Amino acid sequence: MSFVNFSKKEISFKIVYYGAPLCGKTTNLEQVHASVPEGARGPMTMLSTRQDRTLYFDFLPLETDVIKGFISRFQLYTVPGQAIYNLTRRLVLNDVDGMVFVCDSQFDQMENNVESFKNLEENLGMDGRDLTEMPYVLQYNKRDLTEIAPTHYLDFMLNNRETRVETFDAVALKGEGVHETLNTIAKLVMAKFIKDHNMEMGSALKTTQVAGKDA
Ligand SMILES: Nc1nc2c(ncn2[C@@H]2O[C@H](COP(=O)(O)OP(=O)(O)OP(=O)(O)O)[C@@H](O)[C@H]2O)c(=O)[nH]1
Ligand SMILES: [Mg+2]
Repeated sequence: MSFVNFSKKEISFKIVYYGAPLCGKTTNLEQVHASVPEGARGPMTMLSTRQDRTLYFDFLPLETDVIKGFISRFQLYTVPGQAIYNLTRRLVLNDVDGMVFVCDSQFDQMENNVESFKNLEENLGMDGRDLTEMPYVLQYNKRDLTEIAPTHYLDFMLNNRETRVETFDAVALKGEGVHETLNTIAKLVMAKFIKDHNMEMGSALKTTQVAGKDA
């Protein structure tokens, strides 16, 4: 849940990158970390296994001033995709404000994508939450590979809830689509915050880019 510190005029938002094993969650954060100027971000924390698989989470703090008079902090997290770490995923999801569901576009990963999406819904449900009240976007990653599903098929498999969400094609490894994805989810969580708190929308929110532009 967003955390507001009125004396410091700060708001913190938590955004979680979720998805199947090896779909590219950590790669997204690495790309953001590499491209955002040092003053606007903290150090990236990675809790990984020796094989570079996320063991607990990856964490990257960002800072911006887009809600009038308030500093907005974005805490970006990834979850470990491997099935055995579900308890960890549940912990990381705690108090999440918005989600990026990263999809591995390869045909042979479709079952894993669908399973991970179901797992997300189940885990949110255990905390009495669900995707209808949660801003989220879908990122169709690894579009550089050859054996990939067309995006309309990915929409059919993953973007089939009553309200369709925004989707982004990406090649996270090259930084393509990474910023577009983050800027959109950041705007969605801020817009929800402003609506929930009956605040006036700062004009900056309409034009802001939390993480700059894609190359
Ligand atoms: N070809 C290609 N490979 C990618 C892309 N994005 C990520 N990868 C590769 O996919 C592998 C897994 O990426 P990670 O970012 O570690 O995946 P993850 O989702 O964090 O995996 P877990 O932490 O184990 O759940 C790495 O070898 C990346 O280099 C992409 O857009 N294209
Ligand atoms: Mg990872």
